[in-house]
Amino acid sequence: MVDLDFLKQKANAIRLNSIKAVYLAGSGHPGGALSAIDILTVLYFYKMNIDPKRPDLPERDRFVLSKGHATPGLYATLAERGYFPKEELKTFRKLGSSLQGHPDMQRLPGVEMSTGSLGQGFSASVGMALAARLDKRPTHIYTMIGDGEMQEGLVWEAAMAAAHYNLGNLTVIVDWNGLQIDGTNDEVMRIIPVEEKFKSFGWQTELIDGHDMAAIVAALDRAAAAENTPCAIIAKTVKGKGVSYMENNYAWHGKAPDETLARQAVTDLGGRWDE
Ligand SMILES: Cc1ncc(C[n+]2csc(CCOP(=O)(O)OP(=O)(O)O)c2C)c(N)n1
Ligand SMILES: [Mg+2]
Repeated sequence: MVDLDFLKQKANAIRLNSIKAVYLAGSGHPGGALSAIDILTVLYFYKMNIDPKRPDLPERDRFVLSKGHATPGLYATLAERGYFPKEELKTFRKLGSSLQGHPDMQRLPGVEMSTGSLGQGFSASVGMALAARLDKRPTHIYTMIGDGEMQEGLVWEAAMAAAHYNLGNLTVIVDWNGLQIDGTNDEVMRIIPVEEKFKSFGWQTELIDGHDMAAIVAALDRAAAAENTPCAIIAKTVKGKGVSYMENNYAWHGKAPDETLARQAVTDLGGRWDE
């Protein structure tokens, strides 16, 4: 029995720590972190076969944050899961910190791929899934891409290769928040129809509400059960989810709130400023 309340509490704690980290850094990407956090929570607290104390176990599952700018969400999730002390979140984006603006697999245990150049994490995930098969490891690779990221040609080369090689051990989650760096997908470069595109490339697909924990759990379970077909979970999300003034506002793609707004965010999330 999945404890959905536990997952919701974790997601909320992760949202609070993400916002605090961005505020303290004075920079970062809160919008696309907040849209992704419910999915990250289900992956790290329910779905993935991982052990934070043994981050290099060969048979572990892997998560690749292809939309690498969403580090506030990834780092707060890794800290919550016990990969490193939460105190370290205060060093986010500081010189010399392991918690750089984009994830660095050389510096931080738990980061499976260095990402940030959109499209590349997904392609690397295809290679990781092929490698797991060659090695006969039970590893499942999960990768998250942004909807704006879908405009990268590399995404479709990866999608084609994954289907060609029947990569049942690969799941991509599209964080479909409708917004990218400076506008809507429709304004910048239309990506619809999203689900049909993946289907036509030979993928198993499903469309879910990316903030409905039960739906995320069910979709990930079905994706992991697929044997010879890669799965795309198209998750409808809200950029800035949980923070009133950030929701559905692309202005919060890549900037930090000042103290007044950071306090407002903490209040919106039902947290305490001094915790
Ligand atoms: C190859 C590449 N081009 C441009 C950028 C700059 N950039 C960073 S985030 C972003 C927008 C991404 O939008 P989306 O994938 O929708 O992310 P989300 O809404 O989830 O934050 C852009 C253009 C980049 N990181 N890599
Ligand atoms: Mg987006």
